[in-house]
Amino acid sequence: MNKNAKIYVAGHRGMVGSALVRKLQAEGYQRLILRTSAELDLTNQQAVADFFADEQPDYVFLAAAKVGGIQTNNTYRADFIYQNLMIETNVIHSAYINQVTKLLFLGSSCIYPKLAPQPLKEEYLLTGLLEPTNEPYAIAKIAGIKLCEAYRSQYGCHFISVMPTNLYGTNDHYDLNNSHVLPALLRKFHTAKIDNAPAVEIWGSGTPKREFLHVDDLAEACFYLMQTYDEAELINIGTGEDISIKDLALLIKDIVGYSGELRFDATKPDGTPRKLMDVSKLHALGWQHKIDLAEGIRAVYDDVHQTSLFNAS
Ligand code: GFB
Repeated sequence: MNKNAKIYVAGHRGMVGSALVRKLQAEGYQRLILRTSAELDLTNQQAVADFFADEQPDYVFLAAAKVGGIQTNNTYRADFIYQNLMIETNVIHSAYINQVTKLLFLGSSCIYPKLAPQPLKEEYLLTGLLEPTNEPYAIAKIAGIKLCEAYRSQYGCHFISVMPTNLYGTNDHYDLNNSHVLPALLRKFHTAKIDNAPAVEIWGSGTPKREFLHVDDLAEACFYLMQTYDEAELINIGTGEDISIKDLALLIKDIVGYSGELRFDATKPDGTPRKLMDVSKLHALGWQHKIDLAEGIRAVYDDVHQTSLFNAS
């Protein structure tokens, strides 16, 4: 990517988009095109078409999406499938019409079958049934992968798809109903410590395993792949290591310095038992993550625990 390239980061206020902007700015890119959702509604086909026609970006990072944790995915099922399909279709089609040099689409590890063999290889896509709690979101993300593949196959577009594992880091969401497990537990343990509460509630059984990647590592990987990878097949981005929810809770408990108990709430869903990425393809391409999980969580906790994020309802 030439330093003068015009780069559109869709979703620049989100956790992933903002990490991409920090990375691109640190690398010296100054012609970033950024729009808030109030300025550009990506679900509006005409608005997106007009925006691309006016701006003519050279590169697109498609990080705009409706996202959230297990409960919000399961509750707002229509919003998750509708908004994500609309955003992907509008942006990818406009990127084709306006001859964007290259587009990188961000998916999710939940596109793989619920009971696929572990670790998850890229070729396991569409080989089995999906996890029901996030099926609408996963279907939309699979459609995004297939859009990139189809525009590459029919029109020769250089559109690539990357599948990040569960992410955490700067600009995460801490709303307890809608957030992912890692930020939710940071907030719950911190609040329990301040309130001297006897126990912290952990959703589900604690046995599911998840893999966590710091969003700054993800931004590094996306930047690397935008310049080095140009194939139809999706590519996993993760650490290749996972941890049970119970062990994650114990790690966060230790980092926060809370001394009470863990209480598991079996009325809440577990979701997929395990979704560990096979990252051998990414490693073979020459990229590995750098931020260790405990170190990453400590940095996030230091950044946020005295901010209003932990007071938001
Ligand atoms: O992070 P999380 O919401 O997403 O939940 P998923 C991971 C696991 O942590 C589940 C448990 O087994 C939860 O039951 N958990 C324990 C908690 N305590 C909590 C808590 O306080 N809050 C939350 N949120 N979970 C989402 C998908 O799945 O992950 C999306 O729904 C997307 O589609 C995203 O792929 C990365 O990993 O289960």
